[in-house]
Amino acid sequence: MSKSKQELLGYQSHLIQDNLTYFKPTRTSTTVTFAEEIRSSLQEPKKSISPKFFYDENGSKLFDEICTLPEYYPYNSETEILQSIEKKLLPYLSNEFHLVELGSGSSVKTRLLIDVLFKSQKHLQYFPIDISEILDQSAKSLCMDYENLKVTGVVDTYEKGLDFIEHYDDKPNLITFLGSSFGNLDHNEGMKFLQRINTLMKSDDLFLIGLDLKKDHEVLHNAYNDSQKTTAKFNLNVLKRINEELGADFNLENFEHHAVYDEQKGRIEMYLRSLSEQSITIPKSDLSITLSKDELIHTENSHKFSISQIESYLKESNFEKLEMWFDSRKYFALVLGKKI
Ligand code: AVI
Repeated sequence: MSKSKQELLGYQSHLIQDNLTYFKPTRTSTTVTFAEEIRSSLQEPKKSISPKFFYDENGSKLFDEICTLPEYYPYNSETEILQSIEKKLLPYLSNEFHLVELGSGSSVKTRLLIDVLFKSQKHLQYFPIDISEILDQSAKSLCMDYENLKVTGVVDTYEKGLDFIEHYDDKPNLITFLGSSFGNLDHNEGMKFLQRINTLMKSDDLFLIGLDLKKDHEVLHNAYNDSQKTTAKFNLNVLKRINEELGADFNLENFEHHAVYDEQKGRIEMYLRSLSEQSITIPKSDLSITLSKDELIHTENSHKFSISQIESYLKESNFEKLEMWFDSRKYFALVLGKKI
C-alpha cells in the first residue's frame, strides 16, 4: 500500500520494532467521531450507544474476562472448533497466506490459526484490525512468541481497516471474523459488511467466520446475565468511558444492566436502565439529556443464527460455503467460505 493512501485514510504509522508496525488514525479524528456519534444517538427518541464504543482498554479487558466465564459459552465453543480444525483447514492453505483478523481483541484464539498456518508456510504476515488499543499488547506478545511472524496492526473499525488492507499485495488472505462479532450487526449492516468483504476479496482468498447458533433460552440468558456480573460491568463501562473521554457526568450507580432474549428477532438485546429520573451533561458532545425512571439506553444486539439463515446470508453476499464446523454441543459454527 502506498504512503499517500495511508495518509489519505488519516493514518499515522508507528514502527515499534522490525517485525511490528501499527497504523492508527490521528487522535483528533477518533475523538470527534465518538463525540458526534454519542451526540446523535442519545438525542434519538429511543436512546442508544453503539456497541463499538464498549472497547476502550478497560472494556476490552472486561470482554476478555467475560470470555473466561463458565456461562459465556461462545468463547469455549469456538475455541473447541479451532482446536480441532487443523487437518480440515490445511488442505485449503498454501505456503503464502496472510492472516487478516477483524476485531482481533487480545488475539488469543488467533494463536490457534497462526499455528495451523505455520504448518504450511515458513513466514507469516498478520494484520489484526481492532478499534481497541489492546492490540498493542497482544501484538507484542505474538511477536515475541513467533520468530517468523510479521505483524501490521490497524487500530480502527473493521470497515476502515478493510479499506486499508484492500490491494495490499497479491498474496492470498485468510480473513477471519471470529467470536460471532457479526451477530452485533443488524441484518442490513451485516449484509453490507459481508458484501464489502466479498468485493475486496481476491479469488484465492478465504473467509473464516464464527457464528453463534440459536439454542435453549436459559443458556442464552445466562451467558449475558452472568452470576459474577462481569457483563453488567462491561455494559456500564461504556458510561464510564463517556465520562472520561467526553467529560460527561453519568453516575454509574443510577443505572443497571438489562439483557433479554427476543425470540422473534433471534437476538439478545442489551440495555442500560435508568434507575431514577436524571439529567446528564456531555460537554464534548455539546449535549444535555434527561432520562426518566426505567428509561432504557440500548447498547447492543447479539444475533443468534440458524443454519439456514447462515446459508442464505452467505448466498446473498456471494460466498460459496466450503465448510461448516461445529462444537460438540452444536452451540457455535465456524464457516469457511470463498468468493463465488
Ligand atoms: C463481541 N460480541 C460478539 C459479544 C457478544 O456476545 O455479542 C459481546 C458481548 N456482549 C455481552 N457479552 C459479550
